[in-house]
Amino acid sequence: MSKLSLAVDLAGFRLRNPTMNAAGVLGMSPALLKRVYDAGAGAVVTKSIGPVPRTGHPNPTLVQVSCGALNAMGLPNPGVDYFVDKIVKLKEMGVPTVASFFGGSVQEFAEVAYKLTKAGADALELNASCPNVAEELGMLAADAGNVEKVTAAVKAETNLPVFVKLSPNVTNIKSVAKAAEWGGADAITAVNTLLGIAIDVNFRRPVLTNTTGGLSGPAMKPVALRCVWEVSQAVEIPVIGCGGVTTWEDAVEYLLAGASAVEIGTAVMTRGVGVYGEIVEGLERYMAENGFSRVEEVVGLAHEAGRYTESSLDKCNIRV
Ligand code: RRO
Repeated sequence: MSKLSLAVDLAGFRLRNPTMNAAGVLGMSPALLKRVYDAGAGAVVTKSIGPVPRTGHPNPTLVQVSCGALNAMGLPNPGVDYFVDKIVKLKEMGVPTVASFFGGSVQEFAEVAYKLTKAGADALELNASCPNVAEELGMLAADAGNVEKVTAAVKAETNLPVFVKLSPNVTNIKSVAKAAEWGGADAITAVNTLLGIAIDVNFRRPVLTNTTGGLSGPAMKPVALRCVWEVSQAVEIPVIGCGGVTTWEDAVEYLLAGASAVEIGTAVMTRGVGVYGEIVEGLERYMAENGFSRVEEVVGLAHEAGRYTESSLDKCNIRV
């Protein structure tokens, strides 16, 4: 058997293993993102960067809920011109860097992508799915036509791999994923956060100033996993799974559902940056114990399992 390797190739972007942080977690400080890489992640993803500085929503912007967190940061970021230096810094430190970004129009998306490419990012993650902004910025999420248009405009400005991050808050994620692929996306990140609300019983009002927020963490994992399952059936390009990955078993579930890599976010809040190394180690052990030598061999395997038959139910000791 050939030597076990965790390396994956996402449209030409080669990672030493299939883990990254989810955009937004730990923000955009090069020092913090370097810690994620040093802790074992295959690459890092920045907080979404826009064309101009934005302060985001006033506090409270984050609340812990059962098995997860609800955030409505509102796209706070210092603007792409300020951020160029941070990308340079990350690259000087030898950190493979995916720059997450957004715009308020097709033109703005394209301009930001151009600047991030010039700055030296290794790949781009086009955020087509922020749940916490008004119409003009949130317009993309559900509209397949817009996703295709903006992806094509971005691809015209960059030679980097472009991952398009989709929203779970749609009725048909497959059609939005297909649209991104038609627009030239090199991979799909599935998915951003799930829209929700938390209410304070004493103040009798929503906890977040924005009222609604994006749910992340284990609470949303089954939904995100279903999205990965559906998207991987709909497109030919790689899928990056994102949503509630906390343990190595979660990461393996995502691979089996069709993801070629996973992003880990909220787990950092509960388990610290050590979570990256723990997940990578667990994944390596799983592969060794099950005779896999490459991550690709695991990707999508659950689709091939077929439905339960009476004899497979017997083997699993399941009674119906
Ligand atoms: O900043 C945010 O409020 C935010 C973003 Br850009 C995003 O993509 N997803 C999310 O849950 N929050």
